Amino acid sequence: MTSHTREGAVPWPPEDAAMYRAKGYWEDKPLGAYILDTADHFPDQVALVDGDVRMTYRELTDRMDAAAARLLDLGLRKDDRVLVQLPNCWQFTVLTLACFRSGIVPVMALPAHRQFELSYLAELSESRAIAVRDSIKDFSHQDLANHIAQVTPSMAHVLVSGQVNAGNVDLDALLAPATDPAAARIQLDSIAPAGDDPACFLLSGGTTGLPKLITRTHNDYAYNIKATSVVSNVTAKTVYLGTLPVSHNFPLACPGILGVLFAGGRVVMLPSPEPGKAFATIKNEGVTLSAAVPAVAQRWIEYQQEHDGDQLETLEVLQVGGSRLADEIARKVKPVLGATLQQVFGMAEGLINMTRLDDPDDVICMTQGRPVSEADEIRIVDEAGNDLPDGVPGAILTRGPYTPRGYYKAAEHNLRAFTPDGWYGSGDIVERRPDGNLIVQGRDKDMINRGGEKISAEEIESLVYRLDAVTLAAAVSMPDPVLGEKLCLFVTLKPGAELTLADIQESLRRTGVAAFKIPEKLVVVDEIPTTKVGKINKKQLREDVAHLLQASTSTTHP
Ligand code: OOB
Repeated sequence: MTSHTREGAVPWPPEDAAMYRAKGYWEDKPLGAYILDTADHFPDQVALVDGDVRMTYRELTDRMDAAAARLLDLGLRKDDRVLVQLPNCWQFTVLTLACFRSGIVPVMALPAHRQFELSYLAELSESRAIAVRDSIKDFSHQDLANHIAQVTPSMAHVLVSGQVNAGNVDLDALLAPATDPAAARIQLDSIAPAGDDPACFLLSGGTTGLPKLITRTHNDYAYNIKATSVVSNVTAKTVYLGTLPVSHNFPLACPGILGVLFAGGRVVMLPSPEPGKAFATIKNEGVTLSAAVPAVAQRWIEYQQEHDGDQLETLEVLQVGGSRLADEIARKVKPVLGATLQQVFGMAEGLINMTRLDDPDDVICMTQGRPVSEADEIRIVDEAGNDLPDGVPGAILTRGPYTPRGYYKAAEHNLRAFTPDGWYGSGDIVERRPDGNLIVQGRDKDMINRGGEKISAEEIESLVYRLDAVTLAAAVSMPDPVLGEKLCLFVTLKPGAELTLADIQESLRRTGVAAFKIPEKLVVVDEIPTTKVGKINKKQLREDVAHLLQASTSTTHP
């Protein structure tokens, strides 16, 4: 039996926690302390680069402590939550570290989120502050943040980087260098969070309904970072380029920016993976490691084939994950980009699988690797929950020292996503080869994986039902050559009613839904097929839309 704490997090059973400590996976050391230790070893080494901003480890940790003290001065306290929605920039990193240091818990929103997602996350986490950039590409995140603060009773502060409106807190000033670093350090050491305390809230990628929050503790997240750093061979010489949204677990901690900062390496932040900028940055900074989703890897390969430049000479490893990488693209990574491919099959809920850098080519190109920790437990089971032999695809279940035993405040959903003895079912259909490597064969969850961005079908369907014309709605994935999948919506309509794709898109945009979730194809049908038990037959719909797409490409290109 797992017990639920007052805060809604689900702890590991005491006997497992004791074992994780005894084995040294959990060190009861807060994340901020790891960074302070690194700074003691490499005080003058450059830790963080963002455009013209360069910070050494000493400067980074002084700012971390100063910012942590200023967050406390604002009245924020240990276990208070801050909803963080920042692009990839130095402010994200310093603020996140300052939260770790003070025990304030960042809620890792994505830059693409809008009112619909942010108001939900703010309320669920009872956030006391929100941190944003003033505006990005003509969209005022500051106005949105002020609105979120108005509708969220717990919210006391709006922190803004850039042009700050009256009444909001200047985030750049909050993150400024310390006046008295030693005093801040002593104050913070005395209130340092414990290993079991929450370090951050990550967002689940498209579970049923709205996204769930995943409480990652200092102990479990530190171990996630350390274990993945070993497998990706991160050292003080590593130069990491962060181009995926760094609030996501993959570029944040697998090993990501935190793994590199634990090791004394250098983190370079870019707001987008656009190859022109990314390749120039790789050359200028001597980047050795980066992470991409398959669509980005494909773009980098095409760009390199077109330009044939020498910009990638330092790039040793390119990690690719978030959605399934096609074998034929995997095979091009080394010959075209010159970097070793590391496939990553991970999840915000914990378990990370990776191919090893010295694996044979067939493992690197045809599998999604194996767990990063010897303590990760994996089962592949059939529909009745019976274990399956190697080579037979089934649902993956997992448990381990960095896979929490439940979602935050989601008792009912936890009963479905976790077995009574704590195994998490990610909804992926996986085959285990005899050598232990996993191949992701598909999914048994109602989610669309749009190039690594996860969309819950149910979340979109429930919004579409708000439209008067709609009687039945089903969101399914359709194949896309670049992103792998896109969202297609099937609907039936009331007699005489009409509805276009543009109507739906406009309506969802007005609701304030993140742009990546907006349906890209609409199919109006007289009837939606159902299964024998009366559920919508999504498999049939996926086949239907794939046929429709095939037919339309063959008519346009005879
Ligand atoms: C990563 O995390 P999330 O939480 O956004 O999404 C997890 C889901 C998995 O359950 C699986 O359905 C899918 O994303 N996925 C993959 C995959 N990596 C993730 N499906 C096929 N092949 C892969 N390589 O996506 C994530 C977190 C940490 C590291 C890497 C990815």
